[in-house]
Amino acid sequence: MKQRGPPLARLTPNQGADPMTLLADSDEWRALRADADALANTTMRALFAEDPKRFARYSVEAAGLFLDYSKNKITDDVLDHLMALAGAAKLEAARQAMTSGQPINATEGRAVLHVALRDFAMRAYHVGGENVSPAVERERARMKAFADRVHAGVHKGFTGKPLTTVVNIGIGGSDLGPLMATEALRPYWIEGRRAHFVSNVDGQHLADTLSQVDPQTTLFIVASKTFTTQETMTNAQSARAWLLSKGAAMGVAESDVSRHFIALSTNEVAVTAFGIDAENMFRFWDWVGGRFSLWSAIGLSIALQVGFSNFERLLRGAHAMDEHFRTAPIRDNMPALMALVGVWNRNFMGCASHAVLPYDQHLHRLAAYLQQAEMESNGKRVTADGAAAPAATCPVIFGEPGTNGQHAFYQLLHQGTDLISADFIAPAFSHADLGDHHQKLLSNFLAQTEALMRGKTRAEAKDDLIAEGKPPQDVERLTPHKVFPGDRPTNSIVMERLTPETLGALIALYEHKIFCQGVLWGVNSFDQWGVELGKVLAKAILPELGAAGEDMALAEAHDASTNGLINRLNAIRAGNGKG
Ligand code: G6Q
Repeated sequence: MKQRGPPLARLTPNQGADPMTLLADSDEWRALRADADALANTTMRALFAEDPKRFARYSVEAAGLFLDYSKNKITDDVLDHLMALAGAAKLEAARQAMTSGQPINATEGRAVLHVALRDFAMRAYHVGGENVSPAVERERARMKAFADRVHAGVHKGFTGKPLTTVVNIGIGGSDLGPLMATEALRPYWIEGRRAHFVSNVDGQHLADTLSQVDPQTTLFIVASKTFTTQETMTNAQSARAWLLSKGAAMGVAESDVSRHFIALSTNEVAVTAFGIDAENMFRFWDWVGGRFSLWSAIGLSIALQVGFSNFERLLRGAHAMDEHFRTAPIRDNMPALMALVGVWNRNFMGCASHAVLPYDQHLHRLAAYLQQAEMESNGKRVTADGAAAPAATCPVIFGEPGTNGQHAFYQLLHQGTDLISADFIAPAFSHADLGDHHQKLLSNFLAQTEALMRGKTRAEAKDDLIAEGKPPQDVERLTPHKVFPGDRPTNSIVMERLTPETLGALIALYEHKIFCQGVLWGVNSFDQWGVELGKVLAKAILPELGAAGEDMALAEAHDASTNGLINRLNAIRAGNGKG
């Protein structure tokens, strides 16, 4: 039952990479639309039944990861047409443009070179004619030297004790990556060390964290590319004040701040103005996007918690995926295939949401990390040249570790009215050697994608109810509730074990997938103008909010809802302490 879209021979290759034409009016796009129509009445079950080699044909291995994408509703024709789409979008040229340091982040005039941060081959990467690799290596060596001094207890706190605790203060890209990776590498934690991550400007986040740490042994890492971010600067100032007040009785001096505070930033002027010694500033560059920065100095909290050699293993794992991405033909290229299958699901199967479902507890922040990586990168409604995007772009990303998600939202994945695609991720071995936990975990991992693909027909549901001995009227009544439509598209990613290397490869896989999808959708994946408006309005509203107990003039400058809410909150806060 081979499904045929228009034969490729009839396709005229799209001359330019203009996404307007490519996505709306190209032969490649039309061919895929025809494929989707032709497959409308075919089930994945049938596709598996007719092709015993489907798994072997639709799977790929790279950098310690194995991707099975056979449980998507694809055929050879679909893949051929996706390859034609990649060709028309000039994906290979775009890949080359990124790694050659061209300013592909055009709205900010920046190169995008996170791959240079993990290239131990010391290949030259040029930005504005300058090879950045020596500076990358220099900064990495400084990070290593600092981590070694902290681990050896040479870099001490103000009472002479070693600094065994880290509080990373950062938000967005300066938080989510290091937090996710530190959690993922829990089996590699250095005994006796602890890392905390404070991001929210909600004072409860900092207060809750500070209540668990000792000023004598805590190193604060202020992680901010710009060193102007409101949340981070507010938290850093409050942490500094806490160190000085909490440490007062123990003899802390203003000059001790420099032992306890270091900065990860691109902004030396602001760092030194804060009172952090330039010696204790670890640099990165404007060609490292925030959400792609865990490989840079921003990863120092990871290195301090797992040791520099494990941090380096993380980078090497990512580099292995980079090499695969850079050199493998698109047809065998794991990130490109994931991107193309993702476009197929988003634009032709109608999946507006995509779930990330790791069957590994240590990956419990992966979905949060990818929410930013994917949605901030490709959640765009205009193409790179400013025209309205002619096709849907990034789906909503969400997820939780399996099996927890199974007992929560999987109901909707199986039987909801929306079709949702998903990535299932699992290591063959767990770091916890506990009875048969891991076989049980894996059996769930496997069963879910099987169930999502196969579903259960009306006849099967009915037979099951009859076999259970239900009376005929109950069989009729219950059957519709027991039907699973199936045909829910999933990828399965497996690896031997979650190690620094496989984690690095996994993150790089998603980074390159995101890049490819940006190229296919024609958006700039590397800016994030959508976060600006709210920031500006918050600045305007701040002076309109009173302190607790303060009476404020009525707000009038906004819409009725915003005015009303400001006034209501001010009224409640003014009543505070006044009974
Ligand atoms: C990431 C974004 C954003 C950024 C934060 C923190 O790609 O640009 O999440 O990382 O706003 O910015 P700073 O590191 O400058 O504080």
